[in-house]
Amino acid sequence: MAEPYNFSEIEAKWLPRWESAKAWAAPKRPTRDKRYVLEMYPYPSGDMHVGHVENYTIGDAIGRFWKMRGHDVLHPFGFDAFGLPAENAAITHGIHPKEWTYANIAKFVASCKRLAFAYDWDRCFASSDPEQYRWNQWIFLRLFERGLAYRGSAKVNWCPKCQTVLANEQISSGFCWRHPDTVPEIRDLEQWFFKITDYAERLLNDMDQLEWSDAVLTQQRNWIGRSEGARVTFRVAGTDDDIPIFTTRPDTLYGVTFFVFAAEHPLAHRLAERAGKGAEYLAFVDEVRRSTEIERLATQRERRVFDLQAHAINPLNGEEVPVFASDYVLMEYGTGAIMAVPAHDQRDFEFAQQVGLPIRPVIEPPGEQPEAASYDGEGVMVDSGPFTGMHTTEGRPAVIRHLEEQRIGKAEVQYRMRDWLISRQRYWGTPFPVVYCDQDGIVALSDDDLPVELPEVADFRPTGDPVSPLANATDWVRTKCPTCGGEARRETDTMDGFMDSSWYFLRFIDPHNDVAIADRALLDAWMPVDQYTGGIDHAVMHLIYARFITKFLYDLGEVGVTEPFRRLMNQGVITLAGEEMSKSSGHYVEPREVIDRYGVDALRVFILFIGPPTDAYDWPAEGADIVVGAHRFVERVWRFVTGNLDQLRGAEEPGGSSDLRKTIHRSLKVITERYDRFAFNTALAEMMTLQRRLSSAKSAPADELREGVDVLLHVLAPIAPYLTEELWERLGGEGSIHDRPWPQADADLATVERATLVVQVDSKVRDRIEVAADISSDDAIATARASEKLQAALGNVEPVRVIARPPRLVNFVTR
Ligand code: ANZ
Ligand code: ZN
Repeated sequence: MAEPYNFSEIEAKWLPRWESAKAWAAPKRPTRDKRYVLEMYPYPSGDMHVGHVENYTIGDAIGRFWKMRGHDVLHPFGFDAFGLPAENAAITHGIHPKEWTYANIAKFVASCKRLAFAYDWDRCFASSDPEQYRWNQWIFLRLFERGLAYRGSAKVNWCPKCQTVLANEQISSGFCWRHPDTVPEIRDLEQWFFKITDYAERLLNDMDQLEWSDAVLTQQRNWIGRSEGARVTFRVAGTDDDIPIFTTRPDTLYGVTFFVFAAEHPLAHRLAERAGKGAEYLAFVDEVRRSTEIERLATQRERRVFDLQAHAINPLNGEEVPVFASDYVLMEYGTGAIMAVPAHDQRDFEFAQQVGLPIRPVIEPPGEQPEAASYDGEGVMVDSGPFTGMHTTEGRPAVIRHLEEQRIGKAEVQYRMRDWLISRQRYWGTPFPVVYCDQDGIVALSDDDLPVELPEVADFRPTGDPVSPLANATDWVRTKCPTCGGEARRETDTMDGFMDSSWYFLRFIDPHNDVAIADRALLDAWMPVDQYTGGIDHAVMHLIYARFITKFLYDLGEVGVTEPFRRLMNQGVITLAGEEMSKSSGHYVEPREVIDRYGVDALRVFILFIGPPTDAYDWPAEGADIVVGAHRFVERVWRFVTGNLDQLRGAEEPGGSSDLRKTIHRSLKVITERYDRFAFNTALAEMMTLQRRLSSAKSAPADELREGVDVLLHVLAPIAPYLTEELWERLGGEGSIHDRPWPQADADLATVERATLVVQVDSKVRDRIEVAADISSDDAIATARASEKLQAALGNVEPVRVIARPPRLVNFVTR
């Protein structure tokens, strides 16, 4: 008699056993072929929603599968506990960020455990633990010693709602990433930067080692934004002022008809003053500064123009062209000034039309050219002095050689990427290990002073000024200068939370080490991360910073790899009734709701069954009930095993090559291949087929049924850990099923015999298709329907009847 499936009892039984056995602990050092599996660690800004469950279930199934496949698996978990989201939420809820954060972490851990995520809990940490953020400070000191951490004045983006400076990456389409209705203000501030631009070339070149999606690699490439071209020096007529420009098209130098400065360029201001228009100019700059970078670079809009009443001399032909300032030239890119070639650059073209300036083509396009546009492709150079008649692809290097010979320019590579702005005017972050001394200026603390602990302050809310709330902790701020022993002040800004996530994956390897981020030998044994899973929204910020810090630590000799994440998977986003799930708006499905009703295993099966892990999924409005189908599958497995328990327990190793055994081994082979590709949805579909076959083969010998059940339980174990563990125990299996090796398909049994399927319409043969000899009726019909010859024969006629005799015949009857 099958027993009722009481999943809550089973969960309550195994959870504490696994916990006390530390069932998921990784060895300190791998002895077998290692696999490091990691999901991007979460902000503990509330309890888990099903989006998290998806991310972690994918990683969990991968880790468990690899373990059964004979690998030593490291699968750790932790919390990205510092940073804006946690602090903003804490402020809304009126409790201290620390209290709030750690309470959430406790809830989150409990949920993970209940969901049976096989993490090595001894390695769990939060980035806000002083023994963790100490290593942020340590890395900072190393960067500082090498001139790679520096203080610079910068125009920064200040979000009045976050009340802090944002990194360029934290602005999306001109708005704050956390406040999509707020345009950040531009302020001039002294800030800490990391010189990530020094690593631009390596960040670009090493991308060919990565098995990442093209979408992410393209975003990274665009973010780094490498451009090859030349630096060319123009002179302002009648002055000694030499102004370099950066151009990607030195082959268009003969087509320059005007010259444009970024509004903020200091020389532009001087020229305006020279023309007696200094005050007017300042008003112009003010107006420009209020627009965003996106607006400034857009085509098809009116540009703000200021005529500087000066001329610039083209060094190649000595021609004088008028000089303007405009908003479409950015101060932060290139040199903040451009030579304008309206015939071959669309923004210059629109500017020339707006202001009424000449347009002089110097490249002949190979085909017809539309009237109202510039031509920015390659072609034959015309009206270009000695370069006339050359193709641009050879003309470009020829012009550069000439510029270099004449010492009026040189080849140059520009990057769009800027240095990483690391300071934040917030409380809940890592303090900087530096002090300011009137005598000695910026003084770095020594490694012995670490960690510089975040002081407890009563009022941690932002001050509204670009000053961190840490400034209120006056006793903490006042300190001694390590150099002269005199009075000094601590830095009151804290570090960007992206610092924490740029090396945390190293720390999991040796999380309690107090002399290094991690022991070098252990790092060598476990790195790189073999499979990293997380949202596509981290395509640039986190993934660029982590690559940068890894390279820096490699240069220090701290790690032996230059790239941290070998393979990356971006899981699909789960929405709810068409909208993004969000905890703050209450629009989300809580896993607890689902698992209380249907059990953990049903939820895990469901999550992996809905589609390939990289596909988006819209959770329907009916909420938890959608899981009922997955629940039924799990329950059928339960009933089949408990209902035939006596028979199955007494079974022995089967022999022979019955149809059932062939089916079992073929299924196993197919399922294994699908697991290898992380195609959990189709692997599950095959498991469902196997389950049905077993259920309908009741009269088969017990030995064969037992073989099928064993296969089914093993391949289902990474996805439904409670069910399989309980049934394995009831079957009298040895030890935990999760410690067992993955079953091996018998090669002979798994070979699929082939047959020729004849496809007919009204008994006339239309096609012949090779199929598996054991093809099902449904599959045979589906295969036949996919035949182009059949479709041509059928036309628009719908058959009235289909006769299937798999594997030999499918006949579509139309009359
Ligand atoms: C003349 C020219 C002629 C250009 C032509 C292009 C086509 P990427 O590819 O993104 O690196 N540029 C340079 N500095 C700029 C700045 N600070 N603000 C706005 N635009 C700037 O772009 C390089 C090109 O963008 C440069 O090459 C320059 O225009 C413009 F037929 O110079 B070009
Ligand atoms: Zn001093």
